[in-house]
Amino acid sequence: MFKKVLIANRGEIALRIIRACKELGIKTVSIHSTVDADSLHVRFSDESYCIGPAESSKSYLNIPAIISTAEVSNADAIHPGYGFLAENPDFAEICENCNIKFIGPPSGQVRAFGNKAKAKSLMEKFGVPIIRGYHGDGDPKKNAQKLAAEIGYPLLIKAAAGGGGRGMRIARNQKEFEDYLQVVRTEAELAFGNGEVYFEKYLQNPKHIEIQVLCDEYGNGVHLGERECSIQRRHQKLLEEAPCSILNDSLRKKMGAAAVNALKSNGYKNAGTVEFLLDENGDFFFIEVNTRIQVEHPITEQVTGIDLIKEQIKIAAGEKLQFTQDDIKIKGHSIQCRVNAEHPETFVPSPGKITSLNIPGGPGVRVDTGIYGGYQVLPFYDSLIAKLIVYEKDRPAAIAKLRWALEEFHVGGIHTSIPFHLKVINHPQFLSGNYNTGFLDSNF
Ligand code: MV4
Repeated sequence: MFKKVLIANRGEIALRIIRACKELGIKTVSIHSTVDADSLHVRFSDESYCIGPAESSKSYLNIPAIISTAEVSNADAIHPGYGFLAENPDFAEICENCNIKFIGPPSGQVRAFGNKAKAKSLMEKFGVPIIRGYHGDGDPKKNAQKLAAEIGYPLLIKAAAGGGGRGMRIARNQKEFEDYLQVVRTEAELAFGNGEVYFEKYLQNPKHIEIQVLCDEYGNGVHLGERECSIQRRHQKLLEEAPCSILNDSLRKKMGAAAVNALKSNGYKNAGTVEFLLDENGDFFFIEVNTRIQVEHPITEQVTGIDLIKEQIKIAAGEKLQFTQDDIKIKGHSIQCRVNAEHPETFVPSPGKITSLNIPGGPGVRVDTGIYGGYQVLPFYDSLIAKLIVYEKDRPAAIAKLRWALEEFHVGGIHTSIPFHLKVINHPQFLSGNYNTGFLDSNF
């Protein structure tokens, strides 16, 4: 087992990883920017190093500074968390070359699944259902007319180096298709330095379902059920739940098996999430693989009783999975609300000093956060300040608990997304469980 782990992140996920390390008897090294000196992840780590100014590019994305800190502090491994460098294949490769264990998949896997078009080809090879379209490495334009006629509009044009909704355009006819193909290519070249694009049939208002997978370094792999993440605004997930209330056991098994087999067959290691879209006919289609721990991992922890961060660290340290697929039981229902420092109607960021704070608690209430009374929410980073996770025996009870927990959750001095979440969970369509990715656009 590692003696010391460097956490290359900040906020709630940095604290989450520090806690997991403590329970595994591992010393922790944190990094922080000048403006994060008073953060909880600094306070609760065993050592902390200031690695640069507020701008992420000069601090949390500063690879030389992070690697130097790992060397100076004698860290055996680095946990990247999510965001920042978590899915940067060059960072993972540099860790490997510096003999610092990257707590995540091998850099080759990060690179392979980072290209969303190649990821589709890989999944197709492993028999995972994919959405019809063109994802070769030739010029989509040449193949478009024939394919578009067969598939039919609307088509969705995506950037291969994008993901998470970045660099996408819907084409509703041939003229739009030809124009947008160039637009997406140009935007992708500017945004990602890679103008490769692919396209596929646009599924109208599907459910967004993702499967959590864990693979150890000996070829064993399991899935830990699904998470529904359809409540999104501009591809920013806001509320997630596990399990998905309309998924039956046979569909769960099929999606889970497809996800595990594909990642295992590709030599994947550590935690990974396979994202699918589920249409009204109950057909599911692969979208992308996320090669990191996700913001919404706690709801899977609640319904399986498995600590995913500890599993990541144990796998990276060379331990075998201690459970088989048959040991994994999904019990109860869990919902997570992302508490963002933003206006609940306009979603405009609302940084500032937290003048008062009341955090809910009690049975089945978990709050993962890095804030405290008097904490200064900064404008330099993501607006996520806390995750409220509830767990109950079934969905109605989980919603009831979530309602009073949200009502108790008070953050004075800034606006938050709490009032927005109360509106969502009181909406009949949400309460029915029969909602999809179009829910926000058609109701708020
Ligand atoms: C799609 C889609 C419909 N049809 N692909 C984009 C980012 C990734 N995380 C999921 N994404 C989607 N890909 C096809 N062929 C719908 C989504 C999607 C979505 C799209 C627009 C607005 C919100 C969305 C939320 C989840 C998924």
